[in-house]
Amino acid sequence: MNKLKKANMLIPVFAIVMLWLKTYFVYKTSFNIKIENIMQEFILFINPLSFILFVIGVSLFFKRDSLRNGYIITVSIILSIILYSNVVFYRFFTDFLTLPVLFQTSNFGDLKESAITEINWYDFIYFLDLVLLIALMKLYKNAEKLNPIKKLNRRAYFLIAAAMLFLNLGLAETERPQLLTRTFDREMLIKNLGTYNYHLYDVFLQSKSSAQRALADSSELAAIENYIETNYVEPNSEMFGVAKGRNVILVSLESIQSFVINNDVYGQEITPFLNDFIKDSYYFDNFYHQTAQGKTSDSEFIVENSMYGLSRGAVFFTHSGNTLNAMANQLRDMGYYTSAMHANNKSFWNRDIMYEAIGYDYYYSAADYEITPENSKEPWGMKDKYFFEQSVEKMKMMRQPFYTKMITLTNHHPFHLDEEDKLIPEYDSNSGTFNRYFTTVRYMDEALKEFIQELEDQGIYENSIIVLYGDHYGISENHNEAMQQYLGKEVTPFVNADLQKVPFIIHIPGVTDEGNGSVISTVSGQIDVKPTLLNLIGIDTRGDIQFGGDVFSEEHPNTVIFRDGSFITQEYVFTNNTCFSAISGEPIEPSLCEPFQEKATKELEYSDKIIYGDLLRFYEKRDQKLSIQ
Ligand code: GP9
Ligand code: MN
Repeated sequence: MNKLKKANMLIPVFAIVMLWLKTYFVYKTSFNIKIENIMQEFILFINPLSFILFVIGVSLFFKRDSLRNGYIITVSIILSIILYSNVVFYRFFTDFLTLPVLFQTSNFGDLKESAITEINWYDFIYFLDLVLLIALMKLYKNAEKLNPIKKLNRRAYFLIAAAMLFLNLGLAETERPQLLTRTFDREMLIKNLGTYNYHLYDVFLQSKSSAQRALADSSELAAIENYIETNYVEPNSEMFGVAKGRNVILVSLESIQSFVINNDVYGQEITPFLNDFIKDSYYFDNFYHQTAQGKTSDSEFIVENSMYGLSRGAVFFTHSGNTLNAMANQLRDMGYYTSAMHANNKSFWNRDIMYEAIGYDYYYSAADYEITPENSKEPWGMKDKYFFEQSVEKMKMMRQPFYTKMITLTNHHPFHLDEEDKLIPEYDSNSGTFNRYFTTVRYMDEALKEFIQELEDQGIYENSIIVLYGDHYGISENHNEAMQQYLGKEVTPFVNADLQKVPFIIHIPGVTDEGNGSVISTVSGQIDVKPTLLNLIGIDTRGDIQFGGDVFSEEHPNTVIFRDGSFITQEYVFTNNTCFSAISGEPIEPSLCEPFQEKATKELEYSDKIIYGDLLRFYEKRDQKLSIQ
C-alpha cells in the first residue's frame, strides 16, 4: 500500500524535477543570459517551476495509471521539443522563438539546411530525461490501480504552484519593473518569467494583436501624426531632386557588416570593389541595420516604409494584409514601374503576399530566373553573379523610369561557396561560419563589380541611381571568440553595438562618380532610407507617416533606435540596459541616457500601434506635390 502511494506521486514528481532542472541546465549552457546578481540567478532558477507544476499537476486528476502516464509523457515531450527548438534557434539567431516565427512554415524548407548545421550529434542529451521517465513508468507498471489523490492534497498542490508563480512574478517585478508592458527584450522576459510562461505570454500577445486591429479607429492616428510632424526633417535643398526622373536600383546586400569594408584577411582585401565604389559614392559609415526576428524581411519593411519592424515575429507574416504607404507605392503613383527581384521561392518571408501591399508591380522570383545546377549553390540557390546577369536582362525590358529592389543571396549563412568562386582564403579561427564568411563577402563584392559594369554596358547606368545597403548582421554573437581574434579586441556590448553597422551607399552617376563621393558620418539607420531616397527623386515626404529622416539634412537627429529599445546617438550608446559614452566606450551615469530611452520607447510604441491597428488604412493620402515626367 505504502509503495503504491509512493509510486502514485513518484512519477509526476520525477517528471517535474527533471523538466525543471533540464530547463535550468539549458539556460546555463545553451543561452547567453546576462546575470547581474544573486537574486537574478535565483529567479532564473525558479522560473520554470510554476508552469511545470501547473501542467503536470493536471495529471493528478486522472484516475487511471495508463492515462496519467500518457499525459505526463506527452507533456514532457512537448516541453522538451519547445526547449530544444529554442536551443537550435538560439544557436543561429541568438534569440528565442516566438509564435509568429513558428508559423512561418513556408520558410522551413529553405531554412532546413541552415538549421541542420546548428544541430549537433550530442543533442540527444536534451531528451535523456524522457528515457528515464519512460523507464520509471515501466518499472511501476504493476501499480495499475491508482489511489485517487485526495481533493485536499490536490488543493494543497495547486496552492503551492500558485504561490510559486506569484513568488516568481513578485521577484521579477522588483528586479525589473514594468516587465510585461515593455516587452522589447525577449531575453529579459525569459530571464524573469521563464521560457514556458514566456511562450504562454506570447500566445496572449498574438491574440491581443488580432483584437487590436478590430478595435482600432482613425483617432489613434492623430497623436502619431503630431509626433511625426514635430520631428520632421527638412530635406537638404541642394540634394532635393538631384536624381529626379532617374531609375532607382536598390540592392539589399545579404548579411554584410561594415567591418569588412576597407579591411582584409591575411593581407587580401575583402571588398576591393566596394572600397573603390564608395569613393565614387556617398558612403554612410555610421549607418545601422535595425532588424529583429524578421531578418531580411524586416530590413525590407523598414527601408520601404520608414517604420520599425515588430519585436516579435516578422511583420511580413503577421501583418501582410495591412495598408501601407511604402516607397514603392509612392514611386508607382509617380509613374514609376516598380518591381522586386530575388531568385528565391516567392513565398519565402511571405513576400508574394506582402509585396502586393508594398506596391511592386511585379515580383521577379525564382520562377522568373533560369536556375540550373551550374549557376547555383545549395542551400540558397542561384549565385549572385548569375542573378545580377539575368536581372540586367530583365531591366532592359522595363519601362523607364523604374524602381527595382534587388536582394542578393550568396553571402548567407552557412556561407558555402564552390571552390572556383573562392577569391580569398578563409580565415583561421575556431568558427567555420566566421572563417567562410569572408570568402562569400568577397564573392558578393566581385558580383557587384560585374553588375555595375553590365549596367554600364547596357546603357542603364547613366540614367539611374544605384543604392546599396546591408540587410542585417551575418556574424552573430555566437562567434564572438572568432570575432575577437579577428578584431584583436574584446567584443564587449559596446563593440557589439558597433558591429551592427552595415554599409549604405548612394551612387549617382554624373554626380558622385570619378572620385566625387564623400563619406557621411551621421548616425543613421535603415529607417532613414525612404525619406532620403524620395527627396533625391524630388518627392517631398512632409506629412508621410515615417520615423526616419533625410540623412543629407543638417536637421537629421543623428540618432538610431533599435527594435529592442536600445539606441545610439552622437554622444551615447545605450545597449544591454547600460548607458555608454559613444566617445570612450565606457559605462556612464544611466540618467544621461534616460531622455532618449523615453523617446525610443515612444517611437517604437507609435510604430507598433500603426502596425497592430492597421492605422494607415485611415490615412488620407496627400496630393503628391511633384510629378515625374
Ligand atoms: C531569403 C533571403 C534570406 O529569401 O532573403 O533571408 P534571411 O534568412 O537573411 O532573413
Ligand atoms: Mn538576409
